Formats: sequence, C-alpha cells, structure tokens
Amino acid sequence: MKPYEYFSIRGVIEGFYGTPWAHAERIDMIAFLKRHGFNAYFYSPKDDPYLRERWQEPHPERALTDIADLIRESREQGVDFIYCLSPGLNMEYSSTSHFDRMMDKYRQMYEQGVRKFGLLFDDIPQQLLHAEDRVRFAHLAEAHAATTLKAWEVLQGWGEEVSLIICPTVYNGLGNEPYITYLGRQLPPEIHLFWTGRFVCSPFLTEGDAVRFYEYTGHRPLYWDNYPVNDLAMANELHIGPLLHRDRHLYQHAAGYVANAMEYVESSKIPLITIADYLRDPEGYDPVASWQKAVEEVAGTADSPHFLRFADNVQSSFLNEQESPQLLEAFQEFRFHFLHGNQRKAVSQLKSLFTEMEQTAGYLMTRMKNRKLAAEIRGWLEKYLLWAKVGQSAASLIEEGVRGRTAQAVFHLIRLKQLLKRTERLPQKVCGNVMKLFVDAVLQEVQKAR
Ligand code: LOG
Repeated sequence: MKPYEYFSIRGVIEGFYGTPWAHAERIDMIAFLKRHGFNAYFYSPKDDPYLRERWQEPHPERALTDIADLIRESREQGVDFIYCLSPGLNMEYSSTSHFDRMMDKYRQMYEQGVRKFGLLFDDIPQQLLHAEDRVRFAHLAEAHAATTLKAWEVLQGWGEEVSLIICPTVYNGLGNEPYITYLGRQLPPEIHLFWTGRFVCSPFLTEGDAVRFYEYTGHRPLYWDNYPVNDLAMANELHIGPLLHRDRHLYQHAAGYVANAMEYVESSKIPLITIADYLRDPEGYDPVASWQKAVEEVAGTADSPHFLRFADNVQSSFLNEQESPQLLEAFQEFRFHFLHGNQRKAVSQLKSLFTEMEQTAGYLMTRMKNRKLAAEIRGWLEKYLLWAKVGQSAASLIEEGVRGRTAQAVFHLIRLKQLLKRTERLPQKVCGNVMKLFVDAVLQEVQKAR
C-alpha cells in the first residue's frame, strides 16, 4: 500500500475537557495536520458551551466568524472540517423543536461549506432524562438511533454528499454491550461509530477487538484514541511520548483513526507526529525513531538533545508505565560502583548527573527557542528542576557521609528533606517513582548509619 492509504480517515479531534484552543492555534493546527498527512480536524472542544451545554443556542457572532475562517483554511489545506454537536446532556429526543434547533445549527455550517458532521453522545447519562422520551423510546439506544436516522435523512436531503459520524454513549468495551449492538444494527454502515477501544484510554488497540466490534455492531470502528489527551484525572501527566501498542494491522478493520489531543497545542504536536508516522505506515512504524524526529521538529534540532533528556522523565501515561529509564539505569550503575568499585568516582558521577539535570531544566525554561512549548511545560520543568536539586543534596549527603564529615552531612540531610517536601507538593508527574525510590534508599542508609 502507498503511504496514507492505510486509514481513510486520519484525524485529530479537539475533544478534550479544558480551555479550548485559541483561534490562531486552530489555524496553525490545520496547517500542521496537512503537513503531516492527516485529513480531518474534528471541532469539538468539550468546554465550548455552544457545542454542548448550550447546544441549542446559536454561536455568538465572533465565534461564527472564526469558524468560517477555520472552514476556509481547512478547505484550502485539503483537510476536512468536521463540525460536531453534543446535545445529549439535555436534549429531548422526542421533541421536534429540539431536533429542528439541532438541524439549524448543522444547516448554518452546511451553508458555510461543511459537509461532514459529528453527533456526539459521549459523557452523558445512560438513562433517558425526559418523561416524554421514556414514553416514546424503550431505551437510550433507541432514542439515539431514531435521532441519528432522522438527522441523516435531513442531511442527505440538502443536496450534496454529506457524512455523519456518531459518538455512542457506550464508546468503549467489547462492542457486545446492548446499547452499542442495538445502535450499530440500526444505523447503516456509512454512518461511522467512534470507538475508544476496550477502555476510555486503551493501553492496546488490537486487531481482534476491531474484528469483534464489527461482528457485534456491523460497523468498522472509527477509532477515537484518547492519546495524547491529558484532561481530568490525567491532568498531571504530560503526554509527550510516542504512540505505542496500536496493532500494525488495525487499518484492515478500522473505518479510520482519530487522535484526541491535549489542550497544550504545541506539546500535542510531538505525539501527533508519531501518530502521523503510524498512520502513514502502520506496519513499519518505529516509535523510538519517530519520537526523536518529532522532538527535533517541534523543539528544533539544536534544542532537541536537551528536550529529549527532560522528556525521558515525562513519559508516563496509560500507554507506558516505565518512567525515567535512563535515570533508573544511572542509579543502578551508581549503586553497583558505590558498593563494589570506586566510591569517590561513583559519587562524583552522580553529582554531575544531577548538575546536568539542573542545567537541562534551566536551559529549557529560559533558552529553548520554542517559547510556546516552554510555557506549556513550565510546571513539569519546575518539578524536574526541583528533583535535580533533591538529587544534588542527596549526592552531597552521600559524599560527606563517606568522608565522615558529620556536621556537613547533617546540613545536607536537612536540606534534602526540605527539598523533597517542596518537590512532592508539586502535582506534575515527573520521574515517576524513580527519584523518590532513590532518595528513600539514601535516607534508609542514613538511618542505618546513625
Ligand atoms: C471523553 C473525552 C475526554 C476523554 C479523556 C470520549 C469519547 N469522550 O471519558 O472528551 O477527553 O474521555 O478524558 C472522555 O473519550 N470520556
């Protein structure tokens, strides 16, 4: 297959909770998508009230102008702009006026040239909320099927070829849950269904699950991959690592693949470039090589060695539990040499490790060229810097301890404990457990030596 022929829909969804991207960021993102072989941008920030809570109200004038601009830019770039509405928090499915208001909003976009639409029912109550609906429909899936089919009929009557994508309320699992099998069976296969895999954030997306989803629902899943998004419970993780564990043959069974991005638009580009590489050539995708290239592109070639040193400690996500692999290796080496080799040399190497860590943090905070990236990751850099200082105190403590200089050792011990408290107060996930375990081991040795 030629590049880009594997997945026919290769998209990014602005589908996170949190501050929606600014207009200029979206324009920039659409050009970025084009450059990297994506072909769809899904407009669906959870916290734009006019798409969700207040879906019935028209967008304010200013927003309409911006949306028109996005539509124009997407057209010029050859990227599909998919306008998504999420009315499910309060929609009365049996109400004609609710339905008409929904269609009015789609129509307004149709007139601006939009031909692809999303109707998203994620993150809403699983029960029918309105008495009328409970009379009319046996369950939520029936209401969703009826609303979708009616919307589909209206959209198709508008003249030009249109498409409609649904996010079901049950959007993860096995595909054999009653809601999704019912909905899938009611809807024609050309209406795609979003699917996040077994879980909301799925550590693996497998061919077998995709095949079963098709068997149960009659639809090839349109993957909504919740990576790199880092909202809600994941807000302290910075998802800048590469895409991992997506089956190399997923494309044979998928309607497409859409990545949900982070509210940090610049940081998102790093994993998105690796996702673009996966989508271009899923069978040959090499996450490590792709990631290094992605960092070079976003941070710049000159800054990428610094950035990579830092990023090695900011990897943890549902895709990857192994944090700070290089630091961990350095600690293991230190331990070995300290116990069985030249102690002084081991301690001095440890000290330079933490000095370099401090320099890297300082460099990225103040001198990295991509200032937007630096601003987005500031909190994680601050924590990284504090860990460097913790490490320096620990190394000095060991050094003085070995020399038998008790007063100096006590000084570093006190400082170490203060710094550790300050560091642990910062919520950002940096270095996982690796620094903490190292410091705990040092403190334990101090206890024994007393
Ligand atoms: C939301 C999504 C959110 C994500 C990660 C879907 C289909 N919907 O649990 O907007 O960004 O999880 O928190 C979601 O995934 N629901």
